[in-house]
Amino acid sequence: KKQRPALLWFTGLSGSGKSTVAGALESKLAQMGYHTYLLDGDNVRHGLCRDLGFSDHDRRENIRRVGEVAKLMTDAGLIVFSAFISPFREERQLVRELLPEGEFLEVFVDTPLEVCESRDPKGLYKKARSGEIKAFTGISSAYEAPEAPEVHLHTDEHSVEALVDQCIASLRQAGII
Ligand code: GGZ
Repeated sequence: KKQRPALLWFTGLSGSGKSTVAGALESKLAQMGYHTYLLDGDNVRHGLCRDLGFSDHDRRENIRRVGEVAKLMTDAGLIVFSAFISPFREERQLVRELLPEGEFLEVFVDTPLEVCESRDPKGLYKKARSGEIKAFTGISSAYEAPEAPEVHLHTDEHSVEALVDQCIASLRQAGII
């Protein structure tokens, strides 16, 4: 199956739906016969980045490493999906600059903090509010929203299936699939 390598970089708050949408999209494309890979906290923060926490410095290093790995994977021809909060514009821009023009697509998973906090699937927002978790994104640590994302998703208004279809349309429009 014909494909162009690409990195779809999902960014958004904890609980915004990054992993859910990126995971569903990756499965669907793999099922369609494309060569894909999903990088997320589950396969990165337990291994490659297990020495890193959530200070600003560590988050920057986390994103730098993920960017370098994603670059290797796109060099191998894959369509790569990443799902990290990646709160800082500067690091997202550095990853963009690692890749050839047009291979990096920023996907803003734009879910209001109130919605993420009401979902609170792991109870982390509750712990962040009580101070049990320090430097929690959106509560006690910054999140810098993308200014010109290639794809802009509103998870509080659409189903996962509709969001996956929106991403597939963007991939087609960009000539990646
Ligand atoms: C934000 C935290 C924190 C703090 C633990 N701040 O919803 P989750 O649980 O499953 O996803 C979050 C994940 C964020 O890791 P990332 O590697 O994506 O972050 S970054 O891009 O900023 O490096 C959350 C959990 O880890 N988590 N402590 N303090 N999220």
